[in-house]
Amino acid sequence: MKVQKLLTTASVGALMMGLSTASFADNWRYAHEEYEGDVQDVFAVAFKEHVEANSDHSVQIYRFGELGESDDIMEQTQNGILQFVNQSPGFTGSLIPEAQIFFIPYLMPTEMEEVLEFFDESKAINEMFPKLYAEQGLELLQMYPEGEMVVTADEPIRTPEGFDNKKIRVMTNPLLAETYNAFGATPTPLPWGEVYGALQTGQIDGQENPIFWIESGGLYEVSPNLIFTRHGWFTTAMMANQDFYEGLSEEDQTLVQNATDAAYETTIEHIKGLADESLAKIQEASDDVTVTRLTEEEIAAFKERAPQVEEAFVEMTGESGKELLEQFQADLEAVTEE
Ligand code: 6CS
Repeated sequence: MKVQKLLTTASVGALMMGLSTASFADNWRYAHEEYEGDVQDVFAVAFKEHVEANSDHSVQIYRFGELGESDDIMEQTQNGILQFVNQSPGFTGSLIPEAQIFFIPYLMPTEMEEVLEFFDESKAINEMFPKLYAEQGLELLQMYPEGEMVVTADEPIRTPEGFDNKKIRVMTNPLLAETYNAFGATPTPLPWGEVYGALQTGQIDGQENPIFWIESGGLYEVSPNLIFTRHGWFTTAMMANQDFYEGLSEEDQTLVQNATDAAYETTIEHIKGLADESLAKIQEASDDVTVTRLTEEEIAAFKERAPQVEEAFVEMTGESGKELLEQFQADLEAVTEE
């Protein structure tokens, strides 16, 4: 497992000192939630390369743990200490409850081509979400999928009954907890930095994440039974502090938009085939790993529990969430019916 360097007083101090001496416009700070070479890092590096190749600005990337947990880097972005942040809706739920829509199970298609088309075409993604992020002082630049969610557990599970008494770690948003309640498990919200240790010590019995992350974070070492439930995709969002963004010249705003487009394209190419490659690496590294792919009939038993999560989403988000869900569903229909 990679070393997880947590926030230290020293690192915050260094950051604040940097603030007083460096100009924001010249050296932009960009934090994300993952490790070197992971999907969010591929995005960040491509963004940095575009900015630096096309302007005099530089971009300093901070990876997981360098400035704290996911909630810390969001706070630092809202406060203007960071200019850019990548935070997944798994952690944005308390700030923007509507972002939890990605955790309604079996809402998203399972085929990557359809998922990608949805992100490109969706009015909910490209028009409605930017307004919700703007209410929190954030300029949403890009939402993108990282990979299909896969459950890992201490034993292969094929039914909701199999989840009985299983403590499954969820990212810290209430709707994801609802999903695992509906699946029959006991959801346990934890920040990322605590997941490996909690699996190792038996504090939790499982978790969910895309395969690349199960490989990269070494989760298969302590949670070796992989279960393909096909219930959703890990989605993430890259954004800027809105005051910072609005204060940029038109030329720099165009630079940021172009860098975002370039980073998105690079990242989408990167995730194609990534799950298969990561699974092969996991199987190469460990003989203990099992792979369970649920049949359509087994999936149906989980799917029939999805409506209660959808209801919980509408209860949590009110009229705004209801409108978003309706648009989201219409956008999905447009993609899957073609
Ligand atoms: O499970 C998590 O908390 C983490 N999963 C991924 C794929 N990225 C970052 C996030 O913190």
